[in-house]
Amino acid sequence: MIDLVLSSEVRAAKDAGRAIVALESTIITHGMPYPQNVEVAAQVEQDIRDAGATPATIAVIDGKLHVGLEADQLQTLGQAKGVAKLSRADMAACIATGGTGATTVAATMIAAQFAGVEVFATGGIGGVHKGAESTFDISADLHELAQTRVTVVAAGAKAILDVPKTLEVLETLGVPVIAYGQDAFPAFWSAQSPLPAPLRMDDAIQIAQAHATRNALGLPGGQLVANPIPADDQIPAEELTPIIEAAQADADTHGITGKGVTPYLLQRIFELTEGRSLTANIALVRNNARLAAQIAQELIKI
Ligand code: PSU
Ligand code: MN
Repeated sequence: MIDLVLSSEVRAAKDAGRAIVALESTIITHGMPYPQNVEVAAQVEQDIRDAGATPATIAVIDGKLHVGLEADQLQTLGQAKGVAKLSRADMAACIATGGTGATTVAATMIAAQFAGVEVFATGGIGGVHKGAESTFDISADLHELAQTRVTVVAAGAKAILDVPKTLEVLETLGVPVIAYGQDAFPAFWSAQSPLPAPLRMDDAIQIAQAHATRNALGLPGGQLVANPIPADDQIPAEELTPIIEAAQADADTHGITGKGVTPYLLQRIFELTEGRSLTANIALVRNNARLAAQIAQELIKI
């Protein structure tokens, strides 16, 4: 009933029992402009190969669930206009109606678990938006982390979100939030933030063991690994704060709501930083891909 299509390299990795790392596609279609989106996606895949694992970029194309994209499919998706942004609520509908859509963190986790992939690398997760007390805008990514058994490596949560509230919701939902190699929860464009992370681990082995232990306990849900951006690639928080406020004000002025909010804010911040937000974004995604590849390989050994 579900047309699951594995790329040739994912198929080979599965057959050989090698480590696989899932990658999302919303970052390609809604998170970065063409042609950098395709270049970055290919680069991140290569980073995973160089680190000893196999990349599996996930998307729905013409009603088929793809786990791993061939190079030409990545090109087509990266240039396509009007691609749906799929989350838990609409991925099945897209598959059932033969549609095409890019997967968010939530939808990528669902697809990864379905295909037997346990580790996933991305840039930032969705979370609790500023003003959520009146808009109720809380990403489905948080609930997904509470119910789907995939370890997600991200660079923390963007300051477009209400980060303290995001951490509170993750705690309520019982999602382990693990800072990698430091005490503070990283703030996406900055390695440090004033907020302590609930958990800290200093190597991929511990993270893999914690993942396996949760499974052994029969706990549903995954883990959020918050991997700080490399120091050289940071953008100081004081520089970004006014830009984020301006982007948020523009979103409010234009009445942007629902699924449109995150892509709109990312695009505005890209424009207002004259592309610097993208440069940092690329560095941190690549850094997350390398850590995810290590975790996936440790998991295979367990
Ligand atoms: N945050 C980022 N970059 C992104 C996204 C979030 O820093 O590209 C994307 C991811 O695909 C994430 C989605 O799953 O946005 C969250 O969207 P929403 O807030 O509508 O749930
Ligand atoms: Mn939302």
